[in-house]
Amino acid sequence: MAKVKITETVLRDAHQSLIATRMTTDEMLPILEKMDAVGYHSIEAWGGATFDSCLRFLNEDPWERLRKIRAKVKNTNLQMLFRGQNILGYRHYADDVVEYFVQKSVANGINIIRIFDALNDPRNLETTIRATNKEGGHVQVAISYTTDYFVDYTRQLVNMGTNSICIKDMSGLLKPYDAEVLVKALKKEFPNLPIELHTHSTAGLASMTLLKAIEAGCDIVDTAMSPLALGTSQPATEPLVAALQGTPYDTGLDLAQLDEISRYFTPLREKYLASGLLDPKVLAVNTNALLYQVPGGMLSNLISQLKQAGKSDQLTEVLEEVPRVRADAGYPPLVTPSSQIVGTQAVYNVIMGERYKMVTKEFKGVIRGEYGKTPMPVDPDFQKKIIGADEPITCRPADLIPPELDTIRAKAADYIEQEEDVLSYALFEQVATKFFENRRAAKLGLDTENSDPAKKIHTV
Ligand SMILES: [Mn+2]
Repeated sequence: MAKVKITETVLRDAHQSLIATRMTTDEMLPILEKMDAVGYHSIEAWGGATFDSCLRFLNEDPWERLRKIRAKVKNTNLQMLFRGQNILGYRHYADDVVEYFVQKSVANGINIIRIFDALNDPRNLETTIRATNKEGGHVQVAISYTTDYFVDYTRQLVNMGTNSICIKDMSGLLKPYDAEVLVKALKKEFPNLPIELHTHSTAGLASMTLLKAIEAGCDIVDTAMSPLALGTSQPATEPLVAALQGTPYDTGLDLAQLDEISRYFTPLREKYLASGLLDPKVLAVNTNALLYQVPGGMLSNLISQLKQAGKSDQLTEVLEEVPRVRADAGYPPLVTPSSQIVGTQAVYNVIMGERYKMVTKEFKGVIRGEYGKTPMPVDPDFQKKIIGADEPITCRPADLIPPELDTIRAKAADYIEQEEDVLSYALFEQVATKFFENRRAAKLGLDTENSDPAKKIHTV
């Protein structure tokens, strides 16, 4: 039997989930050569929130981070997380921006692009899949976990050119025996398609879930080095490697080598704890998530919205309303942003005493098709009731966006020092502008805090 492969997440999801994506490039670099020697299937190191965080909080160029990592990780696959047509941002971008982003990601060192869409609308993945194949990258589509339609959706993705599938359980709600059923069903239908499982330890289930998935034939699992594992992060790498040693699932990874890496990250963990960046609360098991089967972030939003409305006693009604609203909306997975949209609508339905008496703009947007196609069709009468005279959108949302790369390039012209700057600007215009200004000021030895660019005044 083939060995189980490991994707190491310590450089991306682990710190995104525990310390708001604040690990710096300098904190990563000293250990990369040792990580490269371990024999991981891949190291997830880029994408997700890292791009935004580099520019916004760390005053770092995310492209330079990728190049520096690639320079030291010479053999292991580097992996990134990519939000389909949203790239790494928060809106739909034109196809030319998506294509160029993929091209530059691969050119700067990415091997595997894990692509997902919050609504699981395959049309929102089309351009990224095509571009990744064109650039010679490995396409992995991640399916936002829901039990409803996994096998059918996977079949569509295989036809679209995916090289592997990731079951993406971003809230850690996937239970061990459910994972077993799911992986077995996928393996039966698609015996040659590699299956990867990505989950979080939030609800305390994840290590058990990985084990049952592995026994069911899961090929690759995501884990994080122990100093930045567990809680809202992934299960720890070392105990899983130990658990599988000498079994048909042996990862082949060496615990002594992993220990050296672990010893590098331990003082960083202590530093994050001491500064308050790592809050011990996120390391605890969240039993609410088990009880209510809604993502932790969604539950805390529901509780705070009810509290603000002075209706805290109606939490049970709201939690019962959530699956009904989700069904009305065409069964979107409960991930950002649909989790917030469905949750808020459920709160209104309960506290107003009448369902859909008050409808949020975002809920209307989902029902109108602004985010894409929902996994199941929305009932036409219900749609009419919610959007009224507005025209439903049935095409791929990005078809309504004309090419925008040239306009963006012209707008950013003043700041461009490398081609990739166009893409940073395309994704986060304001944040990137501020970063570019700081970068320029640093080169000239200027103090941006005491300058007035409009008047071209700089104190030195
Ligand atoms: Mn995750």
